[in-house]
Amino acid sequence: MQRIQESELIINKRGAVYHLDLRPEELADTIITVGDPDRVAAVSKHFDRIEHKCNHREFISHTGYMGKKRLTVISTGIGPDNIDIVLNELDALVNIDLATRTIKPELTPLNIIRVGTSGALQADIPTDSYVVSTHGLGIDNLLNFYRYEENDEEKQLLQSFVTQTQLNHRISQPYICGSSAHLIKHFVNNFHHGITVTCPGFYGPQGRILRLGLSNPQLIDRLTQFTFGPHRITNFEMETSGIYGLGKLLGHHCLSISAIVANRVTKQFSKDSQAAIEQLIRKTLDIISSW
Ligand code: R1P
Ligand code: URA
Repeated sequence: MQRIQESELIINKRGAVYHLDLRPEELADTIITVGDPDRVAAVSKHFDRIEHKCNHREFISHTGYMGKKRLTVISTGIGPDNIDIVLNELDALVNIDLATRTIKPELTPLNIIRVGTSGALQADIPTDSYVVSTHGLGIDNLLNFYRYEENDEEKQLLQSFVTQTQLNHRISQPYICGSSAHLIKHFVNNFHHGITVTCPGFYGPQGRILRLGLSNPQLIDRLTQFTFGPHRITNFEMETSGIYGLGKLLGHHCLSISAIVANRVTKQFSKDSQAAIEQLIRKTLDIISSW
C-alpha cells in the first residue's frame, strides 16, 4: 500500500489535518458546511449537546448531537479554493489511516450538505426563498485540476451551455456535476430546484459592475436565458460545483441548499437576510434529524 508522504498530507502535532485542525474522532459522518464562520454557532445552537469545538483560520467546526444524530458543522470561508482544502481534508479524516498514511481498504461515504447564501438568476425566484442545486455548473476551474469526466447527459448539457452562453475559453472551461440522489429526495417541498453556477468571485465573475468594465457584460442575461430540456439555471454562488465534483470523485453524498439573498434580475436584496438564513438552518436540521 502506497504511503502518502508528509508534504502531501500534512498532519499537525495534535494528530489533526493541517487546515481544519480536526482529528478523525472529532468529525461526524453527516456534515453541514457554511461559508460564514459566524454561521457555525447559528447551526450548533440547535444541537442538544456539543462535544467538540475547533477554531483554525476560517475553518471553525462544532461536532455534537441532535437527538441520536451526530453532526459536524464547519465553515469553509468563501470560494472554491477553500472547497479544495475542506473536501480533501474531510475525506482524509475518514478514508486515510493517518497513522500509516495509507488509504483505508474500506471507504466511508460522508453526507455533506452546504447551507449557504446565493443570488437568484430568475425573476420568479424571490429573495428569502430557498434553492436546492440539482447540479453545480462550475466556471471556477477547480475540477479541471482533477481527472474528472461528466456522464453523457451532463456532457450534452455542458455543450449546450457553452453554445448558448458563448462563454469564452479565457474565462473558463466549464464543468458540471449532479447532486446526490440519496440526499435531494429529502428536500422537495418548499424548495426551488435548479442548476447552480459556481463562480470564482462575487463581483466581475457574477456580472457586478462597480468601477470596472466586464469582459462578458451579457453573462447574467445568458445564464438566465439558458435552457436544456427541463433544466434552467436558478442561481449562482461560489462553492457548490466544487463540493459536488470533488464529493463525487471521492465517493461522498453532497447537496447544496441556498437562501436567496439577492435577485439579480429584479435587482432586489433581502430585507432580512439573517432571518432567511436562520429559517433555512431550521428547515435543514429538521429534515436531517428526521432521516
Ligand atoms: C459571498 O457573499 C459568499 O456567499 C455565498 C457564496 O457562495 C460566497 O461564499 O455563500 P455563503 O453565504 O455560504 O458564504
Ligand atoms: N452569494 C453570492 O455568491 N452571490 C450573491 O449574489 C449572493 C450571495
